[in-house]
Amino acid sequence: MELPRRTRGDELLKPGELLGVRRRVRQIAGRHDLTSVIACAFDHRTRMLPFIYADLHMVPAGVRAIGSALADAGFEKTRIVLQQWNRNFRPSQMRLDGRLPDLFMVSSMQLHTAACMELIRDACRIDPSYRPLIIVGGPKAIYEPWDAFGLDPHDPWGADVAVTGEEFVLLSLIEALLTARARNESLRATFLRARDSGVLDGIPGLVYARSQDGIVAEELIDTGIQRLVGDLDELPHPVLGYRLLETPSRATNLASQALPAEQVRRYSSIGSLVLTFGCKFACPYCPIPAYNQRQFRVKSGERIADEFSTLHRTYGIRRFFGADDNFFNDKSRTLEIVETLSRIKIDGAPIRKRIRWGTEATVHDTLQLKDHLSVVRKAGIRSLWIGVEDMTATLVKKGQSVDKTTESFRLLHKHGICPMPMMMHHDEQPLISRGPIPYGLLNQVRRLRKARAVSMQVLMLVPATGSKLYGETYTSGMAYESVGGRKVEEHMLGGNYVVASHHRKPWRKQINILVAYAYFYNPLRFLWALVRPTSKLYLADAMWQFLGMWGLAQTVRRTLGWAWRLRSGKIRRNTALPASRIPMRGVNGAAADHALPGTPPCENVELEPSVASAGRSIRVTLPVLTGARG
Ligand code: B12
Ligand code: SF4
Repeated sequence: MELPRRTRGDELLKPGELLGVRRRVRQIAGRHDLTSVIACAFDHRTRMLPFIYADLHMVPAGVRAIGSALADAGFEKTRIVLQQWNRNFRPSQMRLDGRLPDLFMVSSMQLHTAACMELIRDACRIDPSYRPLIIVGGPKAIYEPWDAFGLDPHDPWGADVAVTGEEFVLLSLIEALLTARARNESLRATFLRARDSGVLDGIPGLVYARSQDGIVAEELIDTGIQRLVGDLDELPHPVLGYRLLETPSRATNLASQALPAEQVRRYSSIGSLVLTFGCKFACPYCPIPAYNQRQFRVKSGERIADEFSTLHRTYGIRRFFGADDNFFNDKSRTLEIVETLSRIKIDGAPIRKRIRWGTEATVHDTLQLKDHLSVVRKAGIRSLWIGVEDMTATLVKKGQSVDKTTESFRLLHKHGICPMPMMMHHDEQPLISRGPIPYGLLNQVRRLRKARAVSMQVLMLVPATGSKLYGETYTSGMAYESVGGRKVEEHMLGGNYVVASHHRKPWRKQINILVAYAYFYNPLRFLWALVRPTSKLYLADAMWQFLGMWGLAQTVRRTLGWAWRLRSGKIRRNTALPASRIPMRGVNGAAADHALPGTPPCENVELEPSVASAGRSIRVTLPVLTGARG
């Protein structure tokens, strides 16, 4: 159930298109004194391994990018509020520049849906005549935009529009609204007019609601799959977003000033940066290749060098994380980036002396670059999160094997780069196996540790929105609806809870994850790393052991009760996909690109193939509204 592909050759924006909309919005911005608040939804129940530190100490690139885009377009009166740092924030009480903002935006991952909905609900408590225009975006909206709209007439709430795309879509929407805006008109009033006149239908990447009473959504209009920016150098500079952050506090409203630049590093000790997007592999449980329309998008080495240097100089940030899906995906592009970085100096010193950074890659691509790992290290890379998933390639094949994984880890270690494996536990994998091939989870964890793995990530396979396997996980009855009377909620979909399995004893899977972590992170290894260091990476090793033990305590606290339910409670299974309950359609009679099978059809509409699916020459009619996409 992947996002449909746009017509071949029409996946990307034309070169300069993003630069163009940035320039045009900047030209009209001066006539509109807009204030905006962007909230990052965060559900604190998700705080556990393997992300327990990064989740709070790294400003997410998504909200920061949206903030940068607004500031770059001339809307400096913008504030970014992270629920990670401001858990009591209430949109109904926010004031910026002494007034209610014109725009309230929420960014959310699927995992943080409950927090996202609560933010929107609270914003809807503002009197409708003063209410800001509410826009929702981010990975949740990209795959499940309908969840941003309520359908209970007794409990009316909902965003005005969901953006299922990136900066270009938002800026195009803002441009359309500001062009249509009458003097002294609220942005939301302009939006409602623009929506009803059909102006928004020409902007792919939006989902908005229509209703008779203006309160409860009766149908959702999906303007289709966005076009992606191909040249990431066209994106606004990330330095702009960091100066818009709300200072961490327990307050329900906003402070008069944003977090001062000199304090940014104190709270966001890790800076996240977009370097590349996309991946050439096609793992069936992963939505990334389809989201990127099978394209690999990159920034140039020069631009990346500038971003690292500017962020280091402006905010003092010394550790970075590349928000890549597979940084080594394209050998020549990777070499262009790392060679440029290895040559630059920041304040007179080579980059590796000033900053260190990590990112994600695969075993296969690491081995492709084995003769260049010294340049990779010189570029400042100190850690690589490697998607091993299963060393024996039983779960998925992406060029890894026991020997190749071991070899790549040893090579990385030899070059002073910490190998950080990401593993996936699944129904067929036992905890321990016998024989020369390490099928068992513990066997693999042991091998990886021997091969010098510094951290460990073990997640259970769960249904991932936008992946090929998503639909089947539900229709085959693998995904649970509830266990022992406790409903499976979105905050449990991150891979730490066993929520989809055909295993006879799923509680074992839950315990296996804890055992694997306890084997890897424990006081003995921590002491050993400090007392008997075996390599120059011993400090990193000790630090990860410490973090891992803390994270494990949280993981046990949060998931042990679930293991007990799995053992003793009745498991109810889902048989249908969690599709929109609100009817959906595309524009001009096309099918809705973002709808899942099971979405109710809009009445009296004959659907044509949508823009995105047109290239696949299928005709979609109402009774099979979304099933044809499968
Ligand atoms: C870095 C990263 C992390 C870091 C995040 C740390 C941090 N604080 O930033 C860590 C390692 C902690 C992490 C953890 C997890 N992650 Co993660 N992660 C990523 C990754 C690789 C990059 C994220 C990023 O910075 N992207 C760059 C920014 C610019 O993109 P973006 O966030 O999508 O934002 C753009 C648009 O979405 C849009 N947008 C975003 N917000 C808004 C808001 C508005 C109003 C608008 C208009 C637009 C908009 O515009 C932005 C600019 O282009 C992505 C994959 C990817 N390449 O994006 C996965 C991803 C976000 N992670 C994902 C998942 C599932 C997880 C985990 C649950 C673990 C797991 N099972 O993989 C955990 C959750 C932990 C937690 N408690 O939150 C999924 C989310 C799927 C979903 N439907 O929600 C993604 C998309 C990967 C995937 N499978 O496709 N992750
Ligand atoms: S290698 Fe990683 S990013 Fe690429 S498709 Fe597989 S899981 Fe997704």
